[in-house]
Amino acid sequence: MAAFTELVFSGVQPTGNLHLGNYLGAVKRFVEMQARDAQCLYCVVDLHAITVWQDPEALRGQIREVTAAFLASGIDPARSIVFNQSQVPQHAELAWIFNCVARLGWLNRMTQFKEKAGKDRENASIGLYDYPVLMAADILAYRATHVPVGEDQKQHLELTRDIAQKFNTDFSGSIAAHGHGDAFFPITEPLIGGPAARVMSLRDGTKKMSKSDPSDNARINLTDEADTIAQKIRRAKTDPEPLPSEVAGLKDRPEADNLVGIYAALAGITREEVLRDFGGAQFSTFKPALADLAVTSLAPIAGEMRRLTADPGHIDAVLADGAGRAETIAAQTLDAVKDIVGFVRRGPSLQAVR
Ligand code: AQP
Repeated sequence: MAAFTELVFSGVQPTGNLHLGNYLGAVKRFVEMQARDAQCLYCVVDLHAITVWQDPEALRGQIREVTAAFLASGIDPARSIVFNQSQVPQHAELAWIFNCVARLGWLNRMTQFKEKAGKDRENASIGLYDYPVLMAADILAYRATHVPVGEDQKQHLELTRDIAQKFNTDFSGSIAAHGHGDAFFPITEPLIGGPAARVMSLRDGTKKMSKSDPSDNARINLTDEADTIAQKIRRAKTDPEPLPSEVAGLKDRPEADNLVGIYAALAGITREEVLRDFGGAQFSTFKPALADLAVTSLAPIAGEMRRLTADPGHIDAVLADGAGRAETIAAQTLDAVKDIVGFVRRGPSLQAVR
């Protein structure tokens, strides 16, 4: 592997309905990260997906669809490592070791589990509860230094940092004895930001745009046709006031703030710049401009996704190649972790045979 100064890891769940929030908050930024001096790993996190029930046949299609979305958005599988999580066993293996490092109290504070489990907590899977520990393993199996994610993942990334810190402290003597200095895992930097760190529902500006929203009109799916995109934007909830000329004027106007943020992220400009052009305009002017921009930006991605998903063999080959390259890195981490923890393991020659 070439020597890069940064290692970037991020993942997307193959749980269907990939939407504009996933694209602007995550995938578009994955593409931008490729310009940095970084080895990037982008993972379709299928082990995370099954923390809630997935139909097996649909899941296979969804894994290929997220992969197609990565490629169609501009992730280059020769430059970046693109793979699905279940093909690299080290994720689950490291998650077990981290289960023995993380504390119950830390997981009890995770708000996403509370939201997703809802009132029927006793019936939620153990995997859903343990999700953040697996996410820490995903990131730290590659000792990733940077993780681009949407704002909803902030708390999980803090947990990843806590796990890395505790592992480094608990095993400090062994880490030094094995020649890794005073810390084995990096304290990963979350990359959260930009105008679309949290894209909100088109029907309710106080709720996150989400795959599981029962209303399809609440989100723009990456697979939506141009007409559907334009119609959803035309029907998006707004207030009766014109757009303000200053960002401060978007305070307490969640729907207006959301649409301006989406415009800014799609155009690659700031909210201030959007308001410089549209301050004082009515939504009857702004919405068609936003719809045009969204269609111009998203329609080519949807077209390319259709082309790619028509050839599952090609997608599976990309994933297999990526999994092989990812496993080479993750296996080195796991060998070192096993030595640090005190396990007896097979020697390097046997390890290579797998
Ligand atoms: N609304 C959003 N705005 C910005 N970023 C978002 N992300 C998700 N929703 C938004 C980011 O997309 C990446 C992949 O997300 P995921 O596959 O882990 O799914 P999720 O966060 O569970 O997505 P949803 O839509 O919110 O699903 P449900 O409805 O199941 O809860 C992550 O980087 C995430 O931050």
